[in-house]
Amino acid sequence: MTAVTRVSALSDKLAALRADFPILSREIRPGVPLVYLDSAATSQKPSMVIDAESEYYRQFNANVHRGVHTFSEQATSAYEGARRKVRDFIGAAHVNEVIFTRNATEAINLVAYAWGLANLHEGDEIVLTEMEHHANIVPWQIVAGMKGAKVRFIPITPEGRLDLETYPRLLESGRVRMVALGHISNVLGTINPVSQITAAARAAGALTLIDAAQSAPHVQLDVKSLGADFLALSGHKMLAPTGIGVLYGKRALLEVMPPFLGGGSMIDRVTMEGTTFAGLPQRFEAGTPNVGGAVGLSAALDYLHGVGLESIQNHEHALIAYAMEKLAAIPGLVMYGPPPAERTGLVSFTVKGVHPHDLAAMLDNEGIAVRAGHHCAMPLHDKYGVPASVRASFYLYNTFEEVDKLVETVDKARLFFAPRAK
Ligand code: C6P
Repeated sequence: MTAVTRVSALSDKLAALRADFPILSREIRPGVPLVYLDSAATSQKPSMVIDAESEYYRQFNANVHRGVHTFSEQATSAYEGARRKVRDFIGAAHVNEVIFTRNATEAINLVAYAWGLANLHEGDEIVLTEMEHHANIVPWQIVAGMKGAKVRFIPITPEGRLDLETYPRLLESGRVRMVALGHISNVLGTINPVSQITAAARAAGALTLIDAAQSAPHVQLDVKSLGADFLALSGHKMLAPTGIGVLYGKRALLEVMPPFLGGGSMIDRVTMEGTTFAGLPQRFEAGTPNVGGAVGLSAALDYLHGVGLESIQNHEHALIAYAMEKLAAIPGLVMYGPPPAERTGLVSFTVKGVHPHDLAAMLDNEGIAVRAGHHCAMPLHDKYGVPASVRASFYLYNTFEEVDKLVETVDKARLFFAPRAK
C-alpha cells in the first residue's frame, strides 16, 4: 500500500474527460492501449479543439485583415477574438500586447532579435539559468555574439532549484539588460519563483522574459503578478494545434521595438525608398498568420477554463506525488529535480545500467509513450553528468492506473537490462 493517495480533484470526471480526447482510445497495436506520458512535448487535443479548427476550414476559411468579403470578416473576427481570449487568459492589460507567433521558440527569437539587436551593446549581459530549454539559450547566444554581449547563467542546486544566493551577485555587475528564464523546467519540473526573480531584475534595471511553455498548460498565469516584461508560450502544449504560439510584451516596450520579420500585413506604407511600419500587434505579425491555429487555441482555452486550471494542477500534483513515490522503490533509479510539492506533473529519471533509449523503446512496446534524450536541455544534463534521461509527463487526462503501468514496465526493463543493478 502506498502512503500517497490515488484521488484528485478530477477523479470523478476523468472517464468523461478522457472521452473528449479521441486519440486516447487508440491502441498502439491490437490489445495494447496507448498510455500517453509525453504531454510536455505536445499535449493531445480534445474534439472541441479539433472541431473548431475543422469548422474554420469547412465554413469560413479566408485570409484575415485583407478582404472585405464576408468570410474574410468572419475569419478576422475569429482571429481577433482568439487574441482577446489569450489576453484574458494571461491577464494582459491590452489586446495589442498579444502577438501571435508559431510557437514559444519564435516568440523568444522575436524578442532576442527585435529587442536585443536594438538595445544590447558591447559588454552588456543577459542572464539565463542552467535549467533553460535550448529555445531560451540559443537565440540569446546568437544575438549576444552579434552585439558583443555576454550570456551568464544562474546556477542550479543539486536538488534542481535555482541558486538564489548567486543570482543577486550576477545582477551586481550593473551590466545586466535582460533576465530570461523558464517558469517551469521541462526536465526537472521545478516551478521557479518567477516574481522574486523579476522583482530583483527590475530593481537592477533589467528587463525580463518568462518562458511559459511548460507553465501555461498547467498553472493560472498572470503576467502582472509574474512581473514579466515579455512572456512566451506554445499552443500545442496546452491542447491547441501545432503552429500557434504567443508572445506577450508590455505595450510600452513593443511600441518602440523595431520589427522582427518584414513583409505583408506589418506595414503602414511601402515605397521604393523605404517602409513605415504598422502599429501593434500587426507590426510583429508579418505574412498570413495561422488563423486555424488561433481558432483552435481559442477553443483550447475555453476547454481549459471549463475543466479549471486549479483542478488540473491538483490532479497532476496527485499523479506526480504517486509516481515519484512508486519510482523511488526501483533499485538503481535516479530522479532529477525537487520533491513533488515544488514541481509540476513531470519527472525525468535514469536507471543504472539501462540506456534511456532502450528503456523508452521497451516502454513503447507496452504502449507507453515517454520522451528519452536530452529534452533540448543539454547544459542541464551536462550539469547532472548524464547525456540523457527518460521523462514521463502527465496532463489532465492521465490516470493512476497509467502510472502503475509505467512503474511496472520500468521495473521490468531494469530486470531485463540490468538485473544486478542496485
Ligand atoms: N519543449 C519538450 O519535449 P516549441 O518547440 O517552440 O513549441 O517550445 C519550445 C520550448 C521552450 N521552452 C520550454 C521550457 C520547452 O519545454 C519547450 C518545448 C518540448 O520538452 C519540445 S523540445
